[in-house]
Amino acid sequence: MIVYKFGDGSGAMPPDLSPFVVKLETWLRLSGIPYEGRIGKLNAMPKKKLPVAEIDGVTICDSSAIIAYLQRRHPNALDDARLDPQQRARSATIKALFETHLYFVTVYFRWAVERNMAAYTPLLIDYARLTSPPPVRPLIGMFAPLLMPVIRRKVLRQAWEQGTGRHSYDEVAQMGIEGWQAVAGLLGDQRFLLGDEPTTIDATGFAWVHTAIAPPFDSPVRDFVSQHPALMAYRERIAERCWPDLTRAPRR
Ligand SMILES: N[C@@H](CCC(=O)N[C@@H](CS)C(=O)NCC(=O)O)C(=O)O
Repeated sequence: MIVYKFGDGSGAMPPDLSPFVVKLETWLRLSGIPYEGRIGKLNAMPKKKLPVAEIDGVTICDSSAIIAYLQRRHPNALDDARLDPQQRARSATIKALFETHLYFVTVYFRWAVERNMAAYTPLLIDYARLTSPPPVRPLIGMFAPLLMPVIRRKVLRQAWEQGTGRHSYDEVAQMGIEGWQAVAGLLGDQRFLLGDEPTTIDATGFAWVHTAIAPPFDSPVRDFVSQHPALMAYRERIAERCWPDLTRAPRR
């Protein structure tokens, strides 16, 4: 199985720039399903998004679709079979909080805030270089000042259309902190989001906590998450199982 991903920005943001890629890789590791990670070229992907997986010659787009595909076919897949209907509903609700709400808070702080965008640019250039044909690679740095504003406008337009991008810095910070307070409330004193053992939603949970505190970005939301003992302990619990090199929270 091959997972097409963005990569870690030359080691700056392991294991990947995208929370959706981190989610998929974490789920594969929780399931014990081996895979090979490769840098994927967005424009060559059927839906122009990453992650994408290639499984026995079949190409599947979207982290949730890839997980569902493996849950139907792979004997080792973490399949959440023991969850009751209420836990399943809880899982779907928490997923929406992360993937459709807090995701745009992350997008806002990475792409709309000048100092964070300045820190993100070299990582994006690194990705552009890795996905360019070798003869063009040395020239990517030269084209970056032309290319980056185009990509940035596209991403900020998505955030505007979705709605988060219309709010001020302080309003998005407030929204993000409230979302994370809800996550912490749902976690309570459990080890994982739905009890004592990890389920699929914990792949998303890990990915979102991990990317919320990722350097090189800073925001009041990052401060809130990184200073929350229960969220940090949750992150560490999953890192111990899946990402032994990432057990210590990154520092800026
Ligand atoms: N629902 C998709 C979301 C994937 C997604 O939004 N990926 C972003 C990166 S975090 C992407 O590829 N963006 C590229 C673009 O919009 O051009 C999934 O679960 O895989």
